Amino acid sequence: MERGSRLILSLDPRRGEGLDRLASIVSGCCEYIWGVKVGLPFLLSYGVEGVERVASLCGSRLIADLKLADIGEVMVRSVEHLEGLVYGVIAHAFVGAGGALEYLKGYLDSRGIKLILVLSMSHPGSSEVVDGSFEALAGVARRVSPWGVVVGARNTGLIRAARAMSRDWKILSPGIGAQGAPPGTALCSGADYEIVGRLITESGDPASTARSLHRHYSRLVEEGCGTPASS
Ligand code: BMP
Repeated sequence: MERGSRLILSLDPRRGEGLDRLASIVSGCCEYIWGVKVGLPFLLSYGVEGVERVASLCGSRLIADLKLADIGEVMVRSVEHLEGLVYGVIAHAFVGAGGALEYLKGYLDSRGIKLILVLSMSHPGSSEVVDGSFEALAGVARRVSPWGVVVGARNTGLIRAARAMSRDWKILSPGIGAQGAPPGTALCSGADYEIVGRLITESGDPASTARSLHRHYSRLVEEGCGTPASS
């Protein structure tokens, strides 16, 4: 994995898709990506063994996109399955701190796993409920002090707002490519990483697409987009 990269590769297989193809995509993209994100389609397809396999590829920084939204104890029991395998875990901010995210954060801190909170999503429906509560969700994040937050690339105003609220949060932004936002949109609005899935995995040549994106991001960073790279 490339420490200075701003690209997080998202793996969301269709039902029946083999793990070998995804593993070979990750191997081919190693030098262009900062990390890999896996979620429910991946876990339901390949289980924890699949996570182990991807985690073993080129020193993967793996983010488990569980979008946790439960009481603290149950969120912890979910993440326990992935202990020792993942760099970070994504949870929803809307469940709040008390009895939920504070408890999860305590557990994650004790295991050296990063917490990432969803503040805004990339699809149009995010404006129906979630985005109207942005200030409240950011308040939960301030209380819990996550390593990172998710803000969709569709709403660059909210990316800027999140960046203005904290220089400390890593901002991870999906919605690039298949969902319509041009690569670089989020980075140049203050995000640290762009999460990209189908644009890479469903391209004819995933490694070459990832390389082009990585080069594009490097150029944008040289021109002043994004925040300084860090771990
Ligand atoms: P793609 O680049 O193929 O659209 O994939 C985007 C990835 O980011 C998916 O894994 C999706 O679950 C995730 N995601 C998103 O698209 N929007 C959000 O607001 C939050 C996400 O985690």
